[in-house]
Amino acid sequence: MTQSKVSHSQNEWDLLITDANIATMDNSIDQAYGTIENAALAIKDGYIAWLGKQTDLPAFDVFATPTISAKGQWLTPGLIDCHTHLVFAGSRAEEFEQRLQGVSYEQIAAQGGGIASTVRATREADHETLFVLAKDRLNALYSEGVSTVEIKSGYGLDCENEIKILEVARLLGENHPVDVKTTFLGAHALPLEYQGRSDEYIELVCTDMLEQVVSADLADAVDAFCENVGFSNEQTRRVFNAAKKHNLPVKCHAEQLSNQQGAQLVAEFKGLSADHIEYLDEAGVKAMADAGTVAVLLPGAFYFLRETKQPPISLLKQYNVPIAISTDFNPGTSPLCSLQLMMNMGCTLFRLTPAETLAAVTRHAAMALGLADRGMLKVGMRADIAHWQISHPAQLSYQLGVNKLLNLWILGRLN
Ligand code: DI6
Ligand code: FE
Repeated sequence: MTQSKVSHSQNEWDLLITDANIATMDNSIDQAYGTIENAALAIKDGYIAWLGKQTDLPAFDVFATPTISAKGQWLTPGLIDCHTHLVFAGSRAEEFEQRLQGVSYEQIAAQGGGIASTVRATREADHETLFVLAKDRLNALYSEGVSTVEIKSGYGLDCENEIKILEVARLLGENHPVDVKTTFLGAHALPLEYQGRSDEYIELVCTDMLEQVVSADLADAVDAFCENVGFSNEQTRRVFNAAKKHNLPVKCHAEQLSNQQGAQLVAEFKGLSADHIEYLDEAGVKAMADAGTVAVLLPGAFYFLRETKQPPISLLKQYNVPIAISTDFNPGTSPLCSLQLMMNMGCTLFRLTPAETLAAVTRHAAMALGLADRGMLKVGMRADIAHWQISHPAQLSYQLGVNKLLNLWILGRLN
């Protein structure tokens, strides 16, 4: 009743959003969008203090509460890009040309191109240059409703430069509304100066490099590229053991180009996620399900490499492995800085439904980062909220090139 809403109760909210349709992505409401129509949502101190049917709004101080109308449009959780390599310098456009002429990604890597060429450019760049480059990319994601981004190192491949990349990632987090989580990916590729000495390089990653990263608190997780052009299963295990010593969660670039049992390995360490996974087999899927490891699909890399091997989507669903989707934004295999494009590709390339795809960039992406405070709109969660001019949440996966974002609150703040 209107009368009761005028009373001075304890419901002193910082903001009330009314007249909204909310895709909460809360799977205790339903298995699709967790929809609440004709809803309202209240924010207090950066977190969601109330949400539900507008007709059920409890008493609040109508004079003291800033209120905005969502005008019947949709709210979703802020989107989460859980796997990016956002901090690097240089371009790989020429390599793109070569690949179009038939040279493979592995051949280019073997010639000292590929990741190594980005490493050269990134080593030469200073903090400021890297910051400016990465900020543009972060802005692109942000403009499409992304409120949390994971950023990996991996283009430095020595102590000084891996630290530099992670420092830039931390600086971005401090100077941008988007919440940034960082991952140490020293085991991304073998630097040229260590050719033929990969065990020695892994030793460096596991000792000096990781110790410096940890003592400066520069990483929230540790990743490795377990692949025939990356590091062996045994070497990846050494990296994970080192991470475990420092209580850092692990994740893995696994089964992208071949099956190295990386997913089983990361599951053995109760890792956060196995990412790429085109070549994942049933044993790997089962291990992930048992460990609660999230499957991160990277359709941009699949598309850009013209991969034809599909990740085992039906097995993942059969075993109830949560599926996340991310840009994998990087200069070599996914120079595609749009999470909405990935949502579209999740549907068109991997045949996920738009509801599965939205869960993949919200609830499941949060799980892939080990973040229990976001990814759903629910009382007690962070007020990371995207407001869209759409008539149905499937539209987010459907239409490209027109930005439908109206507002993005991050920790309750509009920027
Ligand atoms: N897998 C990828 O797709 C990227 N890294 C990785 O481990 C590629 C990175 C690059 O080519 O620069
Ligand atoms: Fe990647």
